[in-house]
Amino acid sequence: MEYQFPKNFWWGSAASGPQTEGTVSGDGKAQNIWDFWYQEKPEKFYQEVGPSETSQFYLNYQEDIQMMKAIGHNSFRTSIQWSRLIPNPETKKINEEAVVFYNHVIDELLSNDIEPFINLYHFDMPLSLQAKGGWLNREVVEDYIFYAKTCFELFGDRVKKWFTHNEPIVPVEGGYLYGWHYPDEVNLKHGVQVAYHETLASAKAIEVYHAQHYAGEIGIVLNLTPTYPRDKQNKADVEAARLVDGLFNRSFLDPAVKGEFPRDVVQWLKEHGLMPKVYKEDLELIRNNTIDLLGVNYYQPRRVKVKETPINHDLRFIMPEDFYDVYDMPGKKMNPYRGWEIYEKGIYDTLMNIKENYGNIRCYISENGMGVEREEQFMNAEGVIEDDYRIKFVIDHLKWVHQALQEGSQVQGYHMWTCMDNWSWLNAYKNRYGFIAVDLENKTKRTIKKSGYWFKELTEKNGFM
Ligand code: BGP
Repeated sequence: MEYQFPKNFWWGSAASGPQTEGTVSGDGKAQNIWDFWYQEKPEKFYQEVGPSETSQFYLNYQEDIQMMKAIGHNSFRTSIQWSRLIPNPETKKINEEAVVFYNHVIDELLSNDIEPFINLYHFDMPLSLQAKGGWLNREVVEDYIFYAKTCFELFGDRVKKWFTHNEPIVPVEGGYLYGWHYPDEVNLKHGVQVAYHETLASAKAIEVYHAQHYAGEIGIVLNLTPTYPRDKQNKADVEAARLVDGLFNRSFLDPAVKGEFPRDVVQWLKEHGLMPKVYKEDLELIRNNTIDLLGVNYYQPRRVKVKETPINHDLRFIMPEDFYDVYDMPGKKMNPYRGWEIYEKGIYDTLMNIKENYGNIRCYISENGMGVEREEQFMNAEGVIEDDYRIKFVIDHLKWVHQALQEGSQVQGYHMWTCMDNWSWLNAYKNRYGFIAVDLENKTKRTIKKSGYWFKELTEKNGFM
């Protein structure tokens, strides 16, 4: 086998509670920011399809887990919805229906030899906590710690892999810069405070987890975007790329792995009056509570050049893009549906960066995938979607993961986004990512795509030719 992977490599997929579970009358779930936003502004959502229109994992989890097993999963990541488990953060009362549900999911996964990887925060701030500012309010860090502690106590006997956040930069970009998440503000200073509180919350959750000596490990899932300057010989381009890497990657990666914020980013925040409110004891806590395992979501790189046009808007609403320009590299390969660049070597560059600059911490690819619109167009006469483009996408990335392994990376697994086509934030069902198609009319009907059958073969052989 030309591309053989190590024994015990984690093969599976990732999803999240808010994108898959759905709500059922009487389930006790309270509203989160997505339920609320859809109620307020349905026109913001693709074809006005909201967060209750998911693939109904809440009702179908048994069948779905059977299908995961059928296509070769030995691991699966999802998240526990905060607003389901603790519908009223004021009284801290636990929703017993949610406990039953998550217990069933975990037990069902384990009895099918699928390792549960459980994430805590996947963009789903409970509405009552958003009402007091969400991540902007330091008190919410304590609310989060109660939620994290509750999860560890309830499920920590069986769940051995925990993650504190999925892509903590996204609520900052989405909620405080670009309008893809509620509260839809443009305020980088608020965004920086939110980022700081997310990092603090993560370190505190790690502290709580380690203090109880659970027989497992805890980490964070970051979307890392390798950042390339237009011209490596041009100092100004290189400088712009360094800043972008600092803002979007290192500001979370450094505290998570090294226990400290990158100095150049802190300096830049100071120069621009963007420093968050920081307590000295927090820095000590962040230093002492770093991750055991890193989840790496990789979709696309960032290509950057020095800012060529002057800033021409009110500086109170400063944006990262005021300090660099996107470099539109001629001839780059694109996923035309999602509008994201496809650059397979970026996954290798990211893993080698972790090896060389982050102590070669153990990591796994926690998301990678290709969103395609209207996949029915690729359906054959037997009703199977022939998604050869997805198979090629995965193979091309796995070749680079394999290369990183050859060169000493401690990457321990690969999770596709996602198993079943699922609902996605403002895009709803526009982009389909799954190994398994979900009938959008009848949400309980699933059909394995060609890539699902291929994945089974890959996992059986633990590699490919
Ligand atoms: C990641 C998120 C996922 C998922 C995925 C695909 O950033 O962790 O929640 O949504 O991207 O993105 P999209 O559905 O927007 O195409």
